[in-house]
Amino acid sequence: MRWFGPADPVPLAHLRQAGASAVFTSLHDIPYGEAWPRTAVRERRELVEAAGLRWTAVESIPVHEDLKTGRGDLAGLLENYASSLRAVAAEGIRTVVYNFMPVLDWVRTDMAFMLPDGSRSMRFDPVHFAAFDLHALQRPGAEYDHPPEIREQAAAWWGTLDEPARQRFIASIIDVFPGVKWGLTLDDIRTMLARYEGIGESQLLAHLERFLDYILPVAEEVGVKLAIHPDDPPFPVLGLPRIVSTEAQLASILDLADSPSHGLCFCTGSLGARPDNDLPAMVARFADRLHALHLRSTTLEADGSFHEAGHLDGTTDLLAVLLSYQKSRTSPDSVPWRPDHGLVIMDDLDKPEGITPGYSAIGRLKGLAEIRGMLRAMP
Ligand code: DNO
Repeated sequence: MRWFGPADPVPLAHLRQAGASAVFTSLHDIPYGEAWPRTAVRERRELVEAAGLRWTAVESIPVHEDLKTGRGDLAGLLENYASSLRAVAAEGIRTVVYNFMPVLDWVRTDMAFMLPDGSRSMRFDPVHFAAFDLHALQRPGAEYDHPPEIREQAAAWWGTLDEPARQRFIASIIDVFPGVKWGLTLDDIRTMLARYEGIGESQLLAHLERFLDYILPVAEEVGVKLAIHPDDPPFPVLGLPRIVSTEAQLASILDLADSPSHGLCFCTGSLGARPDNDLPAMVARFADRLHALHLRSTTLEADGSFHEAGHLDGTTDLLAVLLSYQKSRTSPDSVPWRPDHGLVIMDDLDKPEGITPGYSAIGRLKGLAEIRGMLRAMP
């Protein structure tokens, strides 16, 4: 299970009671780009172990924006990242998840989407996202990125929101970085977007390659496996380049380096939000290069919207993915996995402020139980 550290409203004891044996966690209090001191990693590891759990994967050591845009003190940032890898390896943690998504870590347009049974989920609606882009952010050139009928619906929907509703909507899009609240404003986002001026997909891929060229030898030396997380959602947003969304892109990324430390975090929820991603086929193709698994399902709707579904429901057939993975894998190494996200259900529905978006207690417990059941029953 993912754990956000001592400030997480779901304590380690509850994760253990839910059936977890290990956690994915990070030192969320350390600013992006700084080196992680080994003592801080050790203290966090001891906290996890004192609760009867293991810390098997770091999620994430975030990649500083300057490394993605290729501006600033790159040498210093690369050395800090390498030093963090050495610190986690010295404490026995062998898997590190990271992502290379420009500006935003993940995007939804509704954090409390009600399903027919009264559960709450998170949804992405292209009309609402266009309203954000065109009317809240007012990004120059945004009009070229949304078809006319979507622009029309976006304007109409934006007109129905009063000012407080607009502010709540904006905050839910721009301030959902894992484990931190930065209080970002639209102007901050505009500044961050401006840094990507002139950076297309090939440039971003070249920046990823530069990062890997420096980091992979260190990872190999200390025995850490890196796992790049896919884009969420897996298509371009806000005019930004996206390089980790499709099967072809995952293959190109793996082709950047032939290293045992270079692999993927196979997130079925993120990848599953694109109808042309055939997940059982992709998991088979990349089986031995998967260093971490995030397991969840998404329901795709006809108009391009999607929402997060129960782990056994939705458009993604998780059992088919797991069976295909099992059949295709040859590596004997164990791979850390976790149920990704969970719906808000039952008692959690009454604590709206106490839930980290996506990381409810009871909904994830249900997902974990379903996945453990599948694994136990698999041949
Ligand atoms: C969302 C998560 C992501 C993920 C990072 C990995 O719930 O899956 O925030 O942790 O993108 O770097």
